[in-house]
Amino acid sequence: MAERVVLTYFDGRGKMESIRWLLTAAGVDFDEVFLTKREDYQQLLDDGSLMFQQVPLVEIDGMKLIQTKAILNYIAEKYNLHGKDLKDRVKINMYSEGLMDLMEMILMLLWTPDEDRETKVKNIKTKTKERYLPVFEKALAGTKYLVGGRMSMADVLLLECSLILEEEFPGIICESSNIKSFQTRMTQIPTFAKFLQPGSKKKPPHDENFKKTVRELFFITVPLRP
Ligand code: P9H
Repeated sequence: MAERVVLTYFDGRGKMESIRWLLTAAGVDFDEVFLTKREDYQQLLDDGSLMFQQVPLVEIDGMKLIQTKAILNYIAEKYNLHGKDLKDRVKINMYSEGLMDLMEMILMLLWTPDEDRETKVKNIKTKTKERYLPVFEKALAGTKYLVGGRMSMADVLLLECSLILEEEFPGIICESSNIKSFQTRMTQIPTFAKFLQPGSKKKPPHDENFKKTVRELFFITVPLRP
């Protein structure tokens, strides 16, 4: 029997959440190890598990994989979510990279000082509306999936991203009817519907506790507000 997939990260979304989504799409269940204190991280450094001293870490097929994108590509490739040929794959990667850029911008808001937040949010919203949403709205015209008429990593990331956008900026996708109906369709697929139910391995939005844990682990010196 194949060994179980093990994810090592914080008990929060961060850079691991897209991996959780993609494994869900692939129908692969996984175990999770949550880092809660500096010693947990130190242990991983000491045993040589982390090539660049960073998490996410994913143990799969007897390997210890790091680097989020490399991990996503491996899962996509293995579970047939990376298109039928090279040309599909490059398109999937283009869409996926765009979505990861957008999600990364939103993720990094977490570490943005309060005084810079408004400007950053404005910039992200403008880019979402003028740069990103039009691409996906157009790509989904008359088709269920972004590339090659079948589900790929790009669709999974678009679903994740569309839900994050609605959570962060309510109403932002309501005028993008193709994206909206894509989201409705995708969330009705049983594996995703289940993942979206309480009690699944999907993580809630980041909170102060998550920030505190990450800070303590990496000694990140973001000034703490009184
Ligand atoms: N290229 C946590 C929450 C939100 C956003 C980022 C970090 C990068 C990949 C230790 N890992 C704060 O910045 C923590 C990466 C992976 C790699 C790490 C160090 C990060 C975070 C933890 N930092 O995509 O996999 O940056 O291990 O010494 O660099 S996650």
